Amino acid sequence: MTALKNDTFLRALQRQPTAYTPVWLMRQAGRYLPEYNQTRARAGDFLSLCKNPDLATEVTLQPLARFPLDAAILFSDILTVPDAMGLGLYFSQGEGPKFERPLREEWAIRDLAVPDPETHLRYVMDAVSQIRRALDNQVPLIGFSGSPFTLACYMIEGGSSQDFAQVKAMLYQRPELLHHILDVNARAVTAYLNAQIESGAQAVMIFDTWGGVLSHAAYHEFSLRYIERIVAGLKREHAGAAVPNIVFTKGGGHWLESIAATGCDAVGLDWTVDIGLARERVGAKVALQGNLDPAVLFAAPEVIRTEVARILERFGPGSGHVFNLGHGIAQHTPPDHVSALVEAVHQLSGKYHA
Ligand code: 1CP
Repeated sequence: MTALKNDTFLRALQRQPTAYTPVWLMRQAGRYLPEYNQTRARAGDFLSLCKNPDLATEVTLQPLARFPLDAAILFSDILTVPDAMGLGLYFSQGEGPKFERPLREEWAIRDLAVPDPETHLRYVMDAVSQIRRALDNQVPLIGFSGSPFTLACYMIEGGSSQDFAQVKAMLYQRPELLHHILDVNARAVTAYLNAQIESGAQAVMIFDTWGGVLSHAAYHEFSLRYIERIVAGLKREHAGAAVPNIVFTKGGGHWLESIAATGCDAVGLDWTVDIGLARERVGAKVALQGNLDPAVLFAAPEVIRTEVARILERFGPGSGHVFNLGHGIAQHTPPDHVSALVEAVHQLSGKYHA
């Protein structure tokens, strides 16, 4: 195995010295790129794109061909796991993800089983190994999964939701049922992420997009507890290299100390937190990833540069920061503005790394 040409991202996650602050962007491959829309049209629809390793490899590499990003992220979706559990994922035009068989009956919940990633999610493992070959060690590849709670939100609601009424009703009325789903999900996610690592993912990230809708007590009991179990079960090394992990709870700013205490290597921050204060709270324990408001990318390049400078300045000198957005890139983001962002991070961050 030849060495990575750019290991800045992996070093920053482990708080080792780097020459500059690495940057990648959540949803860096997606609908804001015209070439993505073309490949998706060739695939037919989004799910067929995810299930075709050749095309998934193609779209993973698209943002890297345009911008000097410091990491690639597997092109897939968090909802492939419940799909592999038999819930029947589909995407209806303009309406986002939906499940044909959401978890509505107790027997269906009791029947839920952990899918074998090597068979039921073979197409993801094939995409991971194919992307690694195509990357040729230029930058590391990030694998990912949803958190048990975030997956449960979609599995119970049957799709996106404004208020998570059904999940919350179950949480308060039938907590043992929700715990059962979360237990299966946690075992599924652990096996899935470890399989991605064995297929070649060099870091992994857990997306807890909806943990932030919970109360303080419910967050710890129903989301973080299961994330902690996953972190404890993750492989930390593969092929002689460390495999760092990142935990991101959107809206999790109040809980940074608890998140850092899960044993993860890095904590993702949304844009509501001051990264300097976050570093004071947990920076001795974990690296931080974030946290530019994705809406900044609608402003002019000079404004983007100012906002990038502000975050770099607030984090301050030393390693342990991976620059990113506080959530995914919005669909109508101008690609030129993404160039301005990546350039600003690389140009302005050198002075913080003596
Ligand atoms: O129409 C299209 O082409 C589909 C749009 C799209 C894309 C580009 C979806 C549907 N998923 C993705 C890719 C995706 N999803 C990636 C790819 C890697 C990258 O470039 O970052 C990743 C990491 C995800 C993860 C994901 N999917 C999350 C967690 C992160 C987040 O954004 O909060 C969630 C919640 C999903 C569910 C999902 N899949 C797709 C959509 C539109 C959604 C969100 C639905 C909702 O708002 O509830």
